[in-house]
Amino acid sequence: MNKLLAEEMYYLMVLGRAFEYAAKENYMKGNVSGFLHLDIGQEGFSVAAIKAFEKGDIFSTYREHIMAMARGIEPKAVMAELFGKATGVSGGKGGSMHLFEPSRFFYGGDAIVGGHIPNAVGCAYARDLQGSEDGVMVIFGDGTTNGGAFFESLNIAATHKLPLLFLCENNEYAIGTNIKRAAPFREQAKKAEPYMLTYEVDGMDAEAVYKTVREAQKNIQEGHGPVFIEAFTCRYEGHSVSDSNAYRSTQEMNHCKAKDPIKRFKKELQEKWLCSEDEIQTIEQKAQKTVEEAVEYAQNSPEPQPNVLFENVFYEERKNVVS
Ligand SMILES: Cc1ncc(C[n+]2csc(CCOP(=O)(O)OP(=O)(O)O)c2C)c(N)n1
Ligand SMILES: [Mg+2]
Repeated sequence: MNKLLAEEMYYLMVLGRAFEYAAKENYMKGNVSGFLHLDIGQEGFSVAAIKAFEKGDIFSTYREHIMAMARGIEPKAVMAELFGKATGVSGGKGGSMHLFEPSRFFYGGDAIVGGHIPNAVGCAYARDLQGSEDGVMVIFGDGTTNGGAFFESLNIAATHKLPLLFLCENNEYAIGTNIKRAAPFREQAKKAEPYMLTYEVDGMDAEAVYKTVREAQKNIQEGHGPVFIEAFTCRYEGHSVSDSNAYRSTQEMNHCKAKDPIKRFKKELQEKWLCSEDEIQTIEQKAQKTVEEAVEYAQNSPEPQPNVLFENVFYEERKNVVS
């Protein structure tokens, strides 16, 4: 990491948080509909993971607004997608959970918990056959590791030594269910240990996440097969904006917020990279302005035209069907 990258990461984290609050506000106003899963509290993890995985394909969960922006997708195209507008990154047809941009090698967002993991396995298999060295990264939550698709994917990836990084964001909750009620242990990396090299990292420490993902990608690029990283994080909001978060005590939330990734990284900027208060303020103001412009852009963008309804969907036209 260098000062320039550290500043960029701080910008993306601050941008991410402001973006998420703006998305929530616009959800409440009725400008955004459908599901909306916020990543507040996990910005350090999301930004660091994406920036560290420099090249290669990325498949992520539905909590992916910040990841998409860290991959270089314009904030206004992400906000317009949330608003369901034609100028959105998925043409307004994907919404919050399906931010898809092949030119950035970023394939969602997936509403099906664990549904994207086999897709990432397939992509890693294809990349391996093509002789590509960049690797594939798939990001998912702790709850996702209780599903069958996850275990099958570990097995295939390890058997074929695929260039695949499994990145688990463990916030200890699957909607309102605490991990203690859904898994026999807190560390989900234990599930991957028999298959591949595993790491555990503090997901509230962006620099640590960055270093771990870089090291893992290097390992993959050297042809050693898949790697599993588990990052322990805290989400501050409910599972989605329709979840009041009532199942978590004030004490638990305070404990969570004491580890705030943005405050922590800001301190690093000041102490390690010697950024001045002025430099930091400029970054923060730029992020705020970008979010305001993104909302304005989304608001003023047109709705998708009805004729795009059957574009980008799989369907087969059946003729002469007797029913
Ligand atoms: C196959 C499937 N089962 C159930 C759901 C409902 N569901 C949506 S999110 C979620 C919890 C996932 O938790 P986790 O993997 O820990 O991710 P987090 O939201 O904490 O980031 C569930 C069960 C779904 N979308 N898809
Ligand atoms: Mg979770």
